Amino acid sequence: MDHQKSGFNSKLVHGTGSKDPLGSAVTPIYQTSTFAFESADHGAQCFSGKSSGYIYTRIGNPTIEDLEKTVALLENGFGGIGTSSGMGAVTTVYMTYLGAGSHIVSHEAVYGPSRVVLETILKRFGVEATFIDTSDLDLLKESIQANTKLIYLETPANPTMTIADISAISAIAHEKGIPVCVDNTFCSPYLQSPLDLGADIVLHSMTKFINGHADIVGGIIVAKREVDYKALRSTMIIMGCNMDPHQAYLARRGLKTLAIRIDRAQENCIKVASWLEKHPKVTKLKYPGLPSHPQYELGKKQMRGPGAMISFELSGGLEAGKTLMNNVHLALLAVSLGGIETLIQHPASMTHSKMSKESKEKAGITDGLVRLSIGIEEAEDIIADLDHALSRI
Ligand code: LCS
Repeated sequence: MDHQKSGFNSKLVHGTGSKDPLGSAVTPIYQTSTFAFESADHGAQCFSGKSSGYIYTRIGNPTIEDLEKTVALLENGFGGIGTSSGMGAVTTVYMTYLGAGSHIVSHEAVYGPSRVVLETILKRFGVEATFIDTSDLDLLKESIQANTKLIYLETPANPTMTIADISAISAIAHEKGIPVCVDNTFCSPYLQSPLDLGADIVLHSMTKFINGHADIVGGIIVAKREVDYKALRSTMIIMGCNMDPHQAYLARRGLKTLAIRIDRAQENCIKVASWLEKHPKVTKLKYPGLPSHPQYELGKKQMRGPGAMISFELSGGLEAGKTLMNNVHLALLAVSLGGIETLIQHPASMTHSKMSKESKEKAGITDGLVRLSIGIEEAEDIIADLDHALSRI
């Protein structure tokens, strides 16, 4: 059977269809740091690339490879590169395409550390970054410089839920020969296919929807072309951002139920967002599944569903937000997202706290903004929990 052609859920369950030599139904955990060669010549051939044998787990490992190949299949890419965390994936991409004297254009509201690493560590190494509202395509064109080496998008963006037009931006970037990377964490491969829309590289924090069970931290990069795949893998290996086999095993297990988890969480999210939007204490709710989202039509065009993340503001600002967060009982007051449990958090003081006050203001990460990651519990229970907590304001 050609697994390239099977449906999404079949790909989730069976991956590339590779069989374990001992018949194990799941890919076992090869918990080993190193692999013995058959001979000195075989070892040399593995290093020179003439033989495809495993060498050392930082370089490659069968458990990690099964996950990498499956996610690459789901993203329609050439190959996947597992990383220690989502930030391991982000920094591997930056370190591959950027260097002293180069420039990156990024969205102004991306996951806090994805921005802060450019403004601090990479700045020290001579990398220049421009953060813009990527929904303004004229501004994007104006922001591209002769030394721009990468356009970095996160869509929908964390936490503002702003949507970037992947096809339009890729077309602009490619006219200038600039690669485009999309952080697809909020959608997962189930809801959005950035490589099919024109991007060159896609990455995920697998800590979120791909694993889905709040029990590992991990990341992955998928490149559309072999040349990018090889460059990215080489950076990951040298920088040591590799996954651990046990972490890869759990991510592969979580991935099997990605579609049924997201279907369920999204169904809940539509109910919660519709209810919240009508609540008298809620202002400025942003959810791609509701026509009130400023880029509702774009979302419908490039995403196969609106997902399970909501951001909103309360009329009472920060104090009201704190009261809400301190009074939920079902939802966990915790960062992270994309798991089976509903989570609530405050981006300005938590996930995006390292961003400067000015950057946060410009990006729309106000003190009153609250972010919800909707889980797979009963929608009625999530609503009742929020209703009770909102009544305390
Ligand atoms: N990209 C996005 C869009 C993210 O939301 C995160 C983490 C990362 C990359 C980094 O992934 P990690 O290294 O944590 O696996 N986002 C988090 C959040 O919103 N709350 O806690 C972590």
